[in-house]
Order: sequence, then structure tokens, then C-alpha cells
Amino acid sequence: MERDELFALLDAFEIETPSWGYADTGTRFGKFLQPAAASTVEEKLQDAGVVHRYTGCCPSVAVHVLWDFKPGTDPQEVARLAEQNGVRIGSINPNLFQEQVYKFGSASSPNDGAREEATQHVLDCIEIGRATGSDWLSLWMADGTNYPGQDDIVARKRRMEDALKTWHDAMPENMTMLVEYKPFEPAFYHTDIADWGMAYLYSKKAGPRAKVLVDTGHHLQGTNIEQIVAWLLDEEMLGGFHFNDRKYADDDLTLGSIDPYAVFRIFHEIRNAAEEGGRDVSQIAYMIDQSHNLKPKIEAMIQTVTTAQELYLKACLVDRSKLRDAQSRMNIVDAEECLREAFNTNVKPLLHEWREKKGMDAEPLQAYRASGYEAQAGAEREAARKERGEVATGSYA
Ligand code: PSV
Ligand code: MN
Repeated sequence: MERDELFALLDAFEIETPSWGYADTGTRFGKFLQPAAASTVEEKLQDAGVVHRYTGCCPSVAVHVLWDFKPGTDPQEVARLAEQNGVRIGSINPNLFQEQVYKFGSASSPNDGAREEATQHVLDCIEIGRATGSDWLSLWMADGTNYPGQDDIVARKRRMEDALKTWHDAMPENMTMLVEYKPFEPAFYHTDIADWGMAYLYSKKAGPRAKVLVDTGHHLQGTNIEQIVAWLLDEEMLGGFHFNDRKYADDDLTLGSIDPYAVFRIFHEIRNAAEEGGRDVSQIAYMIDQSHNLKPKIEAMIQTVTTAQELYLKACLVDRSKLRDAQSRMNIVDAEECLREAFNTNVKPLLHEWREKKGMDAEPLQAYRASGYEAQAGAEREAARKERGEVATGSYA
């Protein structure tokens, strides 16, 4: 593939960062606070703007409605704030898992009140989407049960189908609904949207603007994620991704930190669908869903984005005519070598050239570190927290 073609593919490869990735988060055992962590939506958007400035490929920010839109927040004001920071509001994530009413689920709950509240919240989210100019409604529900016999599995499925159809039909024409699946957690016996097949079926029944969202951390050990991606692409049902990596479960580790070859294989299937299968892959929503408990948040985000770019570029380098030829000769070794050769190529020089051409620093992480942003944000945010009477976090040196 020619250099110009590769650069055009990189130009089109945009990755959304999550507002919650800039805030202090933890595990159920505790939280380790960072002075520079964002606590307000203003600070989150400011940090997202910084990541976009250094990487050049993160122009939108996913928002989690309960966490980012406190009662009385004007969504248009949030959209303006995003613009002032050089970014825009991306996917709108309703929160259907934190309120007490969702104890037995949201859309699938046997409790009429919970289902009504869930629908009202999603309708409010659709309005926030309209007001902020977002095209994406991204749904993840913690729905499920913890014990055999706790509830009727099929009745729950039907309640979910009804809700998704209602929500789908309430969306404006320009909006796409993303349906995310997860095999377990927080429900430990059965999850109402446990895998890609269930998300596919629900999406099909909801309507033409519902698609499946693949969170790379939401699979059981050994699942072949790239096959799921290839199938969804072939069925024109792949909506997008939540990028992260995992070793054991939903670990929220940095993309590619555990298995970069698996991420490369996902990108390979996407390029294969585009170049061999004639599929339109331009509308895939690439989003990060990581909460960095221990790493400095902006550094981790930049590391993730540049890793995604590297692995995507490697997948673009697969020699597809050579691969087709090897496959037609049924030569397994030659075919596999096409993938290995591309994966083992050092793409850093190409990425450096692309960034410099766009007037950016060749090494985003180093440039960000040299800017002193973190120390300054840390000092300012600590002072602001003190002023608001919140706990000051202290230095983490
Ligand atoms: C659930 O584990 C999830 O992947 C969903 O996408 C949520 O919106 C997000 O994490 C919250 O961090
Ligand atoms: Mn997710």
C-alpha cells in the first residue's frame, strides 16, 4: 500500500476517549487518588482536549450521563465547553446501573418502576444527544440475576426487547444505538445481554439503527474476538468498540498491554472486510473504555491511542494479494507469514512522519510529559478541591 493511502487511512482513524478515564476510579477494594485527576466535566473535557492536541486523532469524548451531567447542567453549555477545548461530545452513555431502583435490573427488571425510570432516563439521554449534537447512544446494562430461579430468563429477554425497541424508535434519524454485551459482572449467574449473539438479536429486533458494540474486555477466556468482529462486519451489524485489554476478566487494562497481536488481528479483519469484502467500515465507532487506577490518566490515554494507531497501521500493511494467493494455494505457512510480517514491521517511522506532516510532535507521550501539564493541573485541581471543601489528595511521588 502506498504511503499516501496509509496516511489517508490514519487520517480517518479517529478514537473517542471516555470522560470517566480522566477521573479518579478504583476497584471495589479502594481508590488511589491522583492530584491531577479531573473531578468536573470541565476538567474532563480539558484533559480530553490535551489528548487530542498531542495525538491528533481523538476529536470526541464519550460522556456518562449521571457522572457528567449533574442536575441542572445545560447540555449545550457542555457542548460549548467541549468546543472550547478543541473536542466535541461523542457517545452518550445512559447510567442504568447505579440507582437503588436498579437492584433487580433496568430494562429487564421485574419491577415496573425500574423499567419506567430506565426509559425516562434513556429518553433524557436522547435529548442530551440532540442538544450536544451527538449521533451515538451507547447502551450497557448491568441487568441479570445472581441465582438460578431468581427470575424468568425469557420474561427478562422480552422486557429487554420491548425497551430497546421503544428507545430505538425515540431516537432521531441521525442517531445510532450501540448495544454492548458482557458475560458476567455485576450479575454472576446470568446476564441479560451476555454475548454478541444476544446483542445481535436484540439489535435486529430494535430496528435498523441498532448495532452491536464489542468491548474487548467483555469476553470469556480464549474467545476469538476477531471472528466475532468478522461475522458482525459481514452481517453489517458492527457498531463499534470499547477498547481495553484484559488478562482475567473485565480488567480495564491499557489496549495491547497483554496481547497486542489479538488487537492487530481485530484490525486485520476490519481491513479485510473493507478491502476484500467491500464492506463500508467508515462508520465504526472506535472508543476507549478504560479506567486507569494506577497509571497517570492522560499518559495512559496517550499510550492507548498511540498503541491503537500502531496496531491499526500494521494491519493496513498486510499484503492482501499475497494473502489471497497463499490462501488459494492452501499454503498455511505463507498465509500466516503475511500476518506475521505486517505485525512485526516497525511502523514508528511512518507514524512519526504522519504526525510531523500534521504539525504535531512525533512522540506524543514525550511531548506531553515535557509540557508540564500534569504538575500544573495537579496543583490547580488540589487547590480547587480544598476550596470546595473536598478531600485533598496529596502528592503521589
Ligand atoms: C461496563 O463494564 C462498561 O464496559 C460499560 O461500557 C460502562 O458504560 C463502562 O464499563 C463504565 O466504565
Ligand atoms: Mn464498555
